[in-house]
Amino acid sequence: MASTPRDDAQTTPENTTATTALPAAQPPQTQQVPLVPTAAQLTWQRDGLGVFFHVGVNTFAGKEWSDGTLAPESFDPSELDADEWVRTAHELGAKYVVLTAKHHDGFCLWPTATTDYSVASSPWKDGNGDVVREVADACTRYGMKLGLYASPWDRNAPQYEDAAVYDEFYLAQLRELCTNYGQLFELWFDGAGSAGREYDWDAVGALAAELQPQAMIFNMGPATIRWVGNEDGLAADPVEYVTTSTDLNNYDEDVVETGEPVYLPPECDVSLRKGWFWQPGEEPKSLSHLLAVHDRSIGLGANLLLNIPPDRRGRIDPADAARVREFAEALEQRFGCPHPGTLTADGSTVRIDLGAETNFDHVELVERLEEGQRVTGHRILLEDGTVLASGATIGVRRIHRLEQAVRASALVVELSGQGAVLEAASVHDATGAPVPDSTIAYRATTLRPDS
Ligand code: FUL
Repeated sequence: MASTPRDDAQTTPENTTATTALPAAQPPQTQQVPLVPTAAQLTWQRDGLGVFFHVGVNTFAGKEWSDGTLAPESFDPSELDADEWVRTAHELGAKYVVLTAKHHDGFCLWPTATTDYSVASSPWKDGNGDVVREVADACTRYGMKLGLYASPWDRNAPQYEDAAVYDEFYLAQLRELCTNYGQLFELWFDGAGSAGREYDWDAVGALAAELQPQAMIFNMGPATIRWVGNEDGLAADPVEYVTTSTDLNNYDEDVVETGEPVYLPPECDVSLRKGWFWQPGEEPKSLSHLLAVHDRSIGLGANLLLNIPPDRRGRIDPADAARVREFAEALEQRFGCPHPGTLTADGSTVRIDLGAETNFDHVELVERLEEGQRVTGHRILLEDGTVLASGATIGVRRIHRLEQAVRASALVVELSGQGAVLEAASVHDATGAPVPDSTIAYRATTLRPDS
């Protein structure tokens, strides 16, 4: 399944600077020169943490996927509180949320004009409710950015079998979502169920460019960000931002080929619980597991999108809320008091002056990305040459948890990679804080929920 990179991903003014500033005698930019991010991509990468909300008719049926035949009347949350959802994300330190406006079953959480299969046909608020509106309004209150998941695969729409007719229907849905809910930060296009299906991505890209030019496009069509390739929330070093292909979904081997190298930073999605939708009897993941996911996503320079699914009341399950609070507290204990260093570069070696003898057990590095991702390897040493940590990429942030705490007034970072520049470095003292589970045996299922 081919995908065309979004035109503005490589041609915005900040991108063209690198090419147009070159002397005329230089050959045109080739793929040897790292591709550079747009300002919007960099903002999204720096924001780092998002929260996913999966809610819909599945919530009330105990299903992960449904086939479009569940009655719209089954959507009946007794005390839906979008303010609580967004507040939970805010208290975790998330900068954006993504709501399943339409999952594969086709049920729309907003009163769309395109189909009756929506909240308008449900008893919730006598059919006068709009979940997307409530989440958007809560986002405004908390300064949270809003993303919307709109599944291309639609198991309710009768026109799905007729590609041209369905494309028009889907575009009309996207137009509603892109018009009526303010600025969107992310449009989430899930590849599940769509292997082998071609949608009119050119038209989707044109619509997004017209109505929501800042929004990141997840993984399909005119993508500007990509899926990390698993639903465990785990990236692996190296985390490369330039790629030529991305995995399409969790359930088969399909990939999206971009044709040319594209700057597509990854997002790691994972559910707090086993499933994406709230199911009775499921438990939130342990704190040590969540901390490990944090370190293997955010800590490796990827984004993390943590799913916190509202329950049948339309509230955050108390067990989930408690675990998220613990997670927030543990992150605060680990990273809440960063001690920044002053950087002096000598070629590819950077001295980090901490100003005074300092105890620390984590080192955080930030690479300069405006000219593209350049670091391919790095080592962190004490001034006596003792190696504290090493790795491949740094990217937007790289967090090393040291094997043991050290006390020092300076560090040295050695970089490899042509043109690599370290932009910032800090250390953290997490003494006494909960520790991540470095083993993480859990893996999300790759079996289709309807298999
Ligand atoms: C998958 C979907 O099939 C799941 O239901 C969920 O929405 C997850 C985020 O993406 O591909």
